[in-house]
Amino acid sequence: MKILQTADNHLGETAYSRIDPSTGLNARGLDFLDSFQNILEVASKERVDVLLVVGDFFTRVNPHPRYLLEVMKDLKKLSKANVVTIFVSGNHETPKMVTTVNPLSLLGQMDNVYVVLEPTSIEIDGIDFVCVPAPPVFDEIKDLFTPLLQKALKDSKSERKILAAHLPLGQAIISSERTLESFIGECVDIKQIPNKFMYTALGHMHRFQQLDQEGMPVIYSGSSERYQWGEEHDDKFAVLIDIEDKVETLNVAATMAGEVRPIHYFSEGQKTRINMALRVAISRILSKLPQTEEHAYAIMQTLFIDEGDFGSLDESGIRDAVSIIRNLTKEFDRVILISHVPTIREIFQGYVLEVVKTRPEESVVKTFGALPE
Ligand SMILES: [Mn+2]
Repeated sequence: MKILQTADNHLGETAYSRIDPSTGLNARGLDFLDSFQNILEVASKERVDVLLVVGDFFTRVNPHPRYLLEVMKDLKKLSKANVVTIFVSGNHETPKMVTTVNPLSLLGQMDNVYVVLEPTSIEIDGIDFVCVPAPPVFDEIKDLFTPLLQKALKDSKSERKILAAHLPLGQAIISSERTLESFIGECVDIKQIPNKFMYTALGHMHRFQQLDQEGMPVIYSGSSERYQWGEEHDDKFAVLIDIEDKVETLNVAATMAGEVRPIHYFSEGQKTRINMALRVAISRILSKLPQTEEHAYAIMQTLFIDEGDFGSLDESGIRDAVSIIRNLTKEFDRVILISHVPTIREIFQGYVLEVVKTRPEESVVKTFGALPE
């Protein structure tokens, strides 16, 4: 999964009263829009799966509708290209009063766009995005962060998690938001973030920086446009993250009459069936691996099954196994079963090859009956 992380885009920000003659909008306001649109270009060029916006996308609760309109047009294109966009609310767009509408909620009406105004987790392709937006009382973030994170984690079931939060970290390099704005509270300590996430995406600090929390990367993308004079010499970035889609562990539970039981409670014949179920499941997963430009997994046309222990099955067990194998021919062009059991040979009459060892390191293949067309 490819993720493009950005934050603090501050759309709707205006300064210096210079008007762009063609649009009638504030010239600096258009700079902020341009910077965000540059990031969208990167998103489509890099074919990202998720655009993650970690707060202060809008600079105020009531941005000029022109910016909303432009952004909605852009997001529609992304949505059609199946890119998921996640907006986590920052302190600038989070209203202080319940009657005020967060401008992000308008964007949340679109397909493939998730807007997070309250702590929650969003699952995208098996990865949980655990999101902690800025609370209305942002100055108390140090004390509020841990309970808000707990709340967001309640909705998370996957082992694979990414944290996305809008907050000032005490360990971060000072940026304009901390020095020039009136953030009078205490900063969150990096130790308040557990290192159980694949990585942590943060917003609020305007300077790009990567910190380390017990081996877990903690990254501020920084703002997309220079927001105040303090950022005059800062370069601006968006962060491209590539998460490998490998599954590291596979938990398998064997059940009988709906109850999970330890494997040694099962008889030999039952173990054979469990074994078979596992092998069929794994072969199905392998045959369905995606073909991408970077990963050219072989197209699997032939499946070999070495039955190994079909001898412990009774005749009805063998017939069940055979019908499963026959079903696999829907997914594979050829299924070759290696067996020592005479019943199997009878069932597959006309489709049997016999391998006879003639000399050391030499065998001869004999066919019985007609081979399949
Ligand atoms: Mn902020």
